[in-house]
Formats: sequence, C-alpha cells, structure tokens
Amino acid sequence: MAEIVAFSKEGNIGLIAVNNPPVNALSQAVRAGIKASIEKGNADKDVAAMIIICDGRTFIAGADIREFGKPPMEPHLPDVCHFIEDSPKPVIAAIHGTALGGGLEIPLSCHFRIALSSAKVGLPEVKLGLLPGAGGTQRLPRVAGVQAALEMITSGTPVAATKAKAMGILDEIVDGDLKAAALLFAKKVVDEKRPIRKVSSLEAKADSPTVFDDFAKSISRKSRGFIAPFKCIEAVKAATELPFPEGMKRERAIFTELQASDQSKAQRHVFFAEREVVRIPGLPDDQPTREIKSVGILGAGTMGGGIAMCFANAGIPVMLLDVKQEFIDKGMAVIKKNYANTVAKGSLKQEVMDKRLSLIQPTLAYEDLKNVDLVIEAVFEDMAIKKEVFTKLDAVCKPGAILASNTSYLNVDDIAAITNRPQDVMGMHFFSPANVMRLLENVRGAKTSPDVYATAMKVGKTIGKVPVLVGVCDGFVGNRMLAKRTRECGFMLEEGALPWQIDKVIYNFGFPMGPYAMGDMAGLDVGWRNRKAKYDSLTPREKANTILDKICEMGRFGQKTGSGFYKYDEKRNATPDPMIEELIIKHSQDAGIKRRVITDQEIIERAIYAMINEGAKILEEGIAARPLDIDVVWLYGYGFPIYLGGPMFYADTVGVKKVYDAILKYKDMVGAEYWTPSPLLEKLAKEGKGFYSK
Ligand code: T1G
Repeated sequence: MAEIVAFSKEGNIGLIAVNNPPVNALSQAVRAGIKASIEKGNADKDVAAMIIICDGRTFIAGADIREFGKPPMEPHLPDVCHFIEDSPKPVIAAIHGTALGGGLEIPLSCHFRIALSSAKVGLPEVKLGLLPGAGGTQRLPRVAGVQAALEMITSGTPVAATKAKAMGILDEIVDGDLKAAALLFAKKVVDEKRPIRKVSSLEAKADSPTVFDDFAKSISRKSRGFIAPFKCIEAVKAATELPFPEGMKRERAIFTELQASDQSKAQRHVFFAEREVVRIPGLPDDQPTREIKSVGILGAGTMGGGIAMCFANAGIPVMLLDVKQEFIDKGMAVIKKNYANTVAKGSLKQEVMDKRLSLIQPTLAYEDLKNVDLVIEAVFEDMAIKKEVFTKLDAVCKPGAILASNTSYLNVDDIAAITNRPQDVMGMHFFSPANVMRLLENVRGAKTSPDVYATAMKVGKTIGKVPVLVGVCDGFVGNRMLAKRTRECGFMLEEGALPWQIDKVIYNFGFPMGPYAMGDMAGLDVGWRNRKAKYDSLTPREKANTILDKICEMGRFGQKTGSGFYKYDEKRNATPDPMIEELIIKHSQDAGIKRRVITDQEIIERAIYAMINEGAKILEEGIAARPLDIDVVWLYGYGFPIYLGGPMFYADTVGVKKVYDAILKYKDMVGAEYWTPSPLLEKLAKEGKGFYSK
C-alpha cells in the first residue's frame, strides 16, 4: 500500500507527496505524515527547502469531513499549519486540482505557493456550516486583503489560479509538469536565498471602520437564516483587531461552536446525502447502464424546452418534437431567449450558446426519434394523451430505447402497460424550470429493469441534476408530501389563520416563499385544475374547503392576473388583499367554523410535521428507500432550508418523540383521518430513535 504521505529528496529539495485518494482529505494520517515529513526535512542537513505536493486528481480538498463529530485526533490541523510556518527551511505548496478548506490553509501556512493554471483554491467551509478552522480566517486577509477574504470565506466559492495570483494568494502560475516546475521554483528560492515569509507576520488591515457591518448587510439576503457566514465575518474581523495567536484562539472558539451546531450537522448531512443519493441500495456500484448518445424530447412547452436545454448543456444531441410547427417555433424561441439572457448576464459565451442551440433539432415527425437512446415525454398531464404518445413511441423507437414520462403524478405503470416494453419505461420527473431546478425524481415502475433506472440515475448526474429514485404513487415523494402541507394550510385558513401569516411563518422557517405566494407565482389555476382532477378522492372536509375555488372563480390566478391570494402592482409586488380576508372569514362562518388564533408554532407543526408523517409512510411503503432520498427531494426540489437538512433530518433534530406527540395532539384536534402517526414514526418515537439512528 503506497504511503499516505511519502518523503523523498530530489537533490537538496525535500518532496512531501500526499496520496490519500480520492481527494487527499486531511485525515489524521495525512496530518501526521505531513508533520513528520517537515521534521525529517528540517533534520536532514542536505535538505535546503521542501515542497508539499499531492498525487491523484487534486491537491488536498480539505479536512476529512467524515472525522467531524468524532473525538478530534492529534496532530490538529492548526498545529500542523503552525509547524509548517515555523519551519526554518522554506516550504513550498505545489497545487493542482482544487485546494479547498484545510487544503488551502496548509499552503497559506507555507512560505511560497505555486499552482497549475487549471487549479482552483477556496475555503468552502461555510457550506458545511463551519468556518476555516486552521488559520484561514486569519491568514487569508493577511495575503489577499479583508474584502477579498470576506467574499471568499462567506461565499465558499473557489477562485481560479490566475485570480488567486492577482489576489496575492499564489506566487506563481505554472503549466505542464507541476513537480518539475515546483523543483525549479524551490531551487530558485534556495539559490536566491529568498527570505522565509510567514503569512502570520503580515498585517490584516480593515479597509474601513464599517467594512464588517457593511459586508454583513450585503450578504443578509442570500445568507438569510444561516449562522456560519456571519460568524466568518466575526473571525476575519478578529484578524484585524488581535495579534495572530489571539486571532487564532478566536477562530478556534468560533469553529468549535459552529461544528457542534445543528446547522453544521445538517449541512454536513446534506453534503454526504447529495452524493449517497445516486447510489441505489441493492444495486452494485458497477451496475451496467445503457449508453445515452442522443435524446428525444416530446413537447416543446415550458417543461420540454427546459429538459431539452439540460441535455444540450451536457453536449447531448436532442430531437425536440411537437405536433404543430407553431408549438415548435414558440418552444425554440423560449429556449433561445433563455440562452440569450444567460449570455447577456455574462455567464455564457455566445459561441457556447450557438453550440448548444445547434444540438437541439426541432421536428414534427415521430420517425425522427427512431434512433434515439432515450425519449422523455413532456406533454399535457392527461393519461389518454400519454397513452397515445407512448403507443406511437413504442412503435417507432428502436429496441432498447428508454421511454420516460415527465409526469408529475400520473401512474407510470399504467403508461408502461400500454407499450410492449414495460421494462424500458419509467418516469423522469423534472421540476420547473427544468433547466434550473436540480432535482430529478426518477420513477421506477413495477416492471422497469434495473439497468434502465440505473441509466436514468447516471444520466441525471450527467446533466447536472440531483437524481432521486422513487416508486410509483400519487405525487411520488415530493408532491405527495406537499399535498399534506397544502391540506393543513388550507384547514388553518378555515380555522383562523390568514395567507400572509402562514406565508410569513413558512418563509421564516427558511423556505424561499410561503405556499400562497408560491401559488400566486405558479398560477392558482394549476392547483385548481389538480384539485378538480382529484376531487373524487378528496375527503368531505377537503371538498368543503372551497377557498381556492372561490378565488379562482373570480379569475384571480395570481401574479399573471394581477391578483390571487395577494394583489399585485405593475412590478408584481404583493400586498395582502382585505377582500381575501373577508372571503376567508365569510367562508369560515358559512362552514360553521369558529375562527381562533393560530400560533406560528402550530403553523410550523401542522405544515412540516404532516410532511414528516407522510415521509415516514413513504419509507414504510418503499416509495423511497432511505430518509436521505426524501431529504434530497425537499432540499433540491422545494427549497427546504439546507441548514435544517431536509424534513426527515429536521425530525431527528426536533426529536421524533416530540413530532409524534404533536401528531397525537392534532389527531384529536383535526381528526384521525389526517393525523394518525405512521407505524414507523410511532416505533421510532417509542424506541427513542430517529430516522437516521444507526
Ligand atoms: N472529506 C471527506 N470526504 C470527502 C471530502 C472531504 N473533505 N471531499 C470529498 N469527499 C469524498 C466525497 O464524499 C466522495 O466520496 C468522494 O470524496 C468524491 O467527492 C479545518 C474544517 C473536492 C470538489 O468542503 O467540494 O477543511 O461518495 O463526489 O465531484 O478549515 O468533493 O465517493 O464515497 O464530491 O470530483 C472543506 C468538499 C472541508 C470540500 C471534488 N472542504 N469536497 O468533487 O467528487 S472542512 C470541502 C468537494 C475543512 C478546515 C475545515 C468535492 C471536490 P464517495 P465528489 P467531485
């Protein structure tokens, strides 16, 4: 087994090579190995300087996140960094790939830093609910300045090597053989007797007395609800006010506090869940999949066009089919406009837009789909139409082509049954706007073969989505749980709450918008149509809750009609509408419901715990294989706050027993048909366990 940190010599230069696949994370062995190698180099009289370099695809990608929450083991990373910086012989970091977190803190404690031009450096700890805990908040402002350090540390966004050099983080950019370039650089340092430069001996100067308050204000919107970004600012501020050793103590204190916080535990959970979710329990990691070299998309509407863009963006040719030329023209115009907007914003080059557009081939003929490897149908949500389309696809498409429906709730098994290839049929449910939202619910039918849904998971990753494998039921995972939140919010309107109160509570919980503002944005007619489609399956109380019907019957469909639950000015700014308040109050009177004060806490419990209970049922039924699948659906499809980790992780944070007790309370208050605890949730509560208990 190759050494995890190997020390060797090339002439009078000591080479410290880290080899800890897959990303050279700073496990205890790596930390100890680096420290031991520095000792060895300093003890060797023939060594004049040392280089820290990494094998594999990237320089160190940070502390080993898997070690968090476990008893910390020496040597601690800050001490390793001090040890490097205190080396009497020059130490040079040679960076390739992505030097992230502790992977940049190590170079910052070195005396010189060089990188390949293709490299990136960053401090993404804030995305884990942390801050750089090995001197990053103290050294980065000393080399790059306070403003740049604040931006890098609170955003967590890596910077390209060229920009990092301009910021003063890197001393040299090299190309080709990094090791050879590093040896050359080291020899220069030695021959020119360049003095040892300790970053900690530099001064971090605040650009203005209000720079920290101003910066906190500037991120308040995008960092709403998060704790770590504002703690990062505190730590950088300390670098300008305290001597280095005290600043390090301040950084360590804040890091320790954040590491123990619920938010960081949730964000670390999300980091791993997003990677684990593509692994299908029961299928081998090397499960064979089908090659997808070209795709057919049926329906050039909003969804079809967005899906077509996803594949074109990944360089996969698309045949975009619709039944009328005018639909094709409209769809292509929307795609062009979307790309043009991105080009105008400067985040896409014109030639890339042109390339992507050239990959989307519009057509009116099913015949043009005969050679594609995958078809995704995104036509009207009507079973009869879907069956007609799949009958045609079954006749035209080559054997082995995968036929997928983008349906958001129709039964995929019924669609598959209309074809002669049910094993090749499944659902691929994108979320609108499909070219933006990262969630993809891959719906495996009863007869879908494993290599088909394994292919869909792989394709999902290829087009930059976060794919989750789900089973067939009404609404799959996301919309099935959303329906419970919608129901409870609708009941609370009848019982005493108003739309703007509910929206405010759900917004403050951490969602981007409350349900009523969201409905107004999506169009109330969509929800109204769904309600009518499912009317027969509703309970008497759900049927009698006609608040949405009354609003829609007035033609108030939301933003697009100037009013819905809210009224909108010409800039679509929403204001509560007294007329809606009167309508709701009259509805309660007519329904004989005595209105009462509904607390914010009750709104959270009834909206979120109803979803958690449904999530537990989804797990019992095997519609989702793991709680992390449900969390990922809600994090990436519905904007569930990342710092709460998703509904099932949040249930564990609150305590499943507490959730269970609340469900029993609402069972009495609202009724057993809505609030009977799932057997799984009851079992976990009684055993004092959580959904993630080992
Ligand atoms: N620790 C442990 N495992 C890690 C890891 C890490 N830092 N980074 C990645 N992995 C695993 C990952 O789970 C996956 O495992 C495999 O490596 C490939 O990752 C004190 C406290 C580096 C850009 O936040 O951003 O330093 O699923 O699929 O798409 O200040 O990984 O194969 O079993 O993501 O090529 C700060 C996190 C840590 C960087 C590569 N560093 N990693 O992306 O591969 S905190 C980070 C990434 C810290 C100090 C603080 C990405 C990547 P598996 P992958 P990728």
